Amino acid sequence: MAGLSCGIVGLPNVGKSTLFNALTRKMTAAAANYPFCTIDPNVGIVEVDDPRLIQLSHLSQSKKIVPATVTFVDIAGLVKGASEGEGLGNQFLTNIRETDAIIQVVRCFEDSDVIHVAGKVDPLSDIEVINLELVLSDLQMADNIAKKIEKQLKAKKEFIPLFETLQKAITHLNKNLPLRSFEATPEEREHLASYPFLTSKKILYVTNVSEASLPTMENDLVQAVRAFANQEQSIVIPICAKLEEELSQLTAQEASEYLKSLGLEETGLTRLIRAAFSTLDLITYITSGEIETRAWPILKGTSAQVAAGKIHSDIQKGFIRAEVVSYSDMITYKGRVGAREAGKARSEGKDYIVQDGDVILFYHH
Ligand SMILES: Nc1nc2c(ncn2[C@@H]2O[C@H](COP(=O)(O)OP(=O)(O)OP(=O)(O)O)[C@@H](O)[C@H]2O)c(=O)[nH]1
Ligand SMILES: [Mg+2]
Repeated sequence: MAGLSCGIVGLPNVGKSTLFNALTRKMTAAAANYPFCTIDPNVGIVEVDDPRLIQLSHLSQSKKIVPATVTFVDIAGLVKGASEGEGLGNQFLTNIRETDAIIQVVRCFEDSDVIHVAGKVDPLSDIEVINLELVLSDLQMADNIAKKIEKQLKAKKEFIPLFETLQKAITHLNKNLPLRSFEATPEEREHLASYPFLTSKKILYVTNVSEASLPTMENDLVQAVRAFANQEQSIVIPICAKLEEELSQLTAQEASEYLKSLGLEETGLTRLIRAAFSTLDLITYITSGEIETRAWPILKGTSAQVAAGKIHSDIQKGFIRAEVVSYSDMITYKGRVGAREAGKARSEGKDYIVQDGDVILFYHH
């Protein structure tokens, strides 16, 4: 995994493509004031700003910096009944089945010029519509898989537990509940993990607010979404897509001054990426040498040996040890050599749990 990927969902005309363009700093996705503007999915890759990489690249005199990336996939808007073919249907959801997390854009701006497909701005009912369509799409997929497996059950008894798990998942989805809230045993969890269910993914709600709600980006609608999201332990990130769009057209220096003038410190992109990393329990370890300084996102709790496999399976297989220096020690002692002399370079074995900001040199056969 060079990075993580997020699929963007929501009702039509809520600002998904506007946000996508701003995040990817390209005006590649058509964004316009009419529902179903987007038909084909837009895919964009964003490099994650990490000031630590710049500092380390100076110390190591690296030729290049390779940051972590986030891939955003912007798809068509969903409407009520999409699973039965309303609007553009729900076929395009297959484009985001392989992503790590779902970003649901929820309209929290009043603007009588921008058409709302339901006729009024009502984020909670919008969320209900979208979440239901995601559930129904998973239900269709689970039904299809279960049918295929059922046919093989006579010949292959070992499929029985999997089949039973799918039946339980189907019962859960039939209650209009996402698989996130399905209390699975470890075995059941493993069964379900082999299929790309949308509702098992973590969800981030991006509340799209108007310029009038700056700088706090709070309003009654955002608070209503937050109350809802809290119940399911999801994160809410208020963003003004219009502002992000403007910021994306500026140089970094100009953008930072503009943000300050509005009383803001960070772009929505920075906040969104941080939230995605924390929701997905991701941390970053770093390799730094003359060739490159590079960020490697991994799951929190990953061992040194498994982390090495992110770079190359050979390093994982032939793992001998990892020499670990924390980022702050790298800075204090001006690099790995200085850290070694100060006794701050730790030799760690395969079971060492990698920490965020560890700067690692792997030794392998
Ligand atoms: N006032 C205001 N308008 C916005 C904001 N965000 C998006 N819009 C407008 O809303 C309209 C729809 O935006 P899009 O980004 O195309 O919406 P979408 O969700 O991608 O729509 P579909 O592709 O049709 O599903 C455009 O006219 C945008 O300019 C916002 O924060 N404030
Ligand atoms: Mg769009």
